[in-house]
Amino acid sequence: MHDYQRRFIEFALEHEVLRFGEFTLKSGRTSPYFFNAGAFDTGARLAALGGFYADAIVDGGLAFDVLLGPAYKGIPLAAATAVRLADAHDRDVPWCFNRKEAKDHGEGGLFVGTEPKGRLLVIDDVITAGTAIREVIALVDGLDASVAGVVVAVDRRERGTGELSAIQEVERDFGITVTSIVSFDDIIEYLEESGRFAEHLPSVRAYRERYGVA
Ligand code: OMP
Repeated sequence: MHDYQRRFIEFALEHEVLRFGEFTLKSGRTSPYFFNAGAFDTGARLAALGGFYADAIVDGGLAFDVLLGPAYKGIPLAAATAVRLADAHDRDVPWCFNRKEAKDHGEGGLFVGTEPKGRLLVIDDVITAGTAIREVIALVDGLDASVAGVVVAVDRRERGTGELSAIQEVERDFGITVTSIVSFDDIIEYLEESGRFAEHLPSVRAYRERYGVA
């Protein structure tokens, strides 16, 4: 685990963005933890979050032309990431986001910001079963653009329809790279090495056993 990944987990725990307990997921699974990116709910927290995405992009050496934040949750994430890439890494990259419903007046259209062209890097919160990310890939179908990669805060490393993780399936099906700031394995490693939230380790390990990829 990199230092920025450990700092990210501590930051998420500090602001209760990462919580342990019992949560029902979009997929219907009952999870012993939940990551709620919306709880980075002040300017300073959002700026810091954008900084972690920027670190993951730079660390991964990701090549792209435009950042895309899918509505709704991806919008502030992509905005904060673009700001931090400019501020902290001297990279002034174009960014855009989509509307949920196309606008038929004014400037019109489905996208706001720069025109989505070339290699798009999607900034999103979490991938569990991969439903949300498949919707984004369908969204750019027919444009002069393709999704080159995705960056998420947490890769939950859960099985999709088969033995691969949902992210591995997306990578296989669309030939794209998915990068995460941290994965479920990093979170477990953090719990093990820090001794924090030790009471949740058994349920967390059992969940990985049941739904995780090998
Ligand atoms: P999939 O579409 O199944 O990949 O689920 C991704 C979405 O689930 C995210 O965009 C979130 O809205 C939500 N989610 C979280 O935000 N945090 C979690 O820890 C787990 C989920 C989830 O429901 O799986």
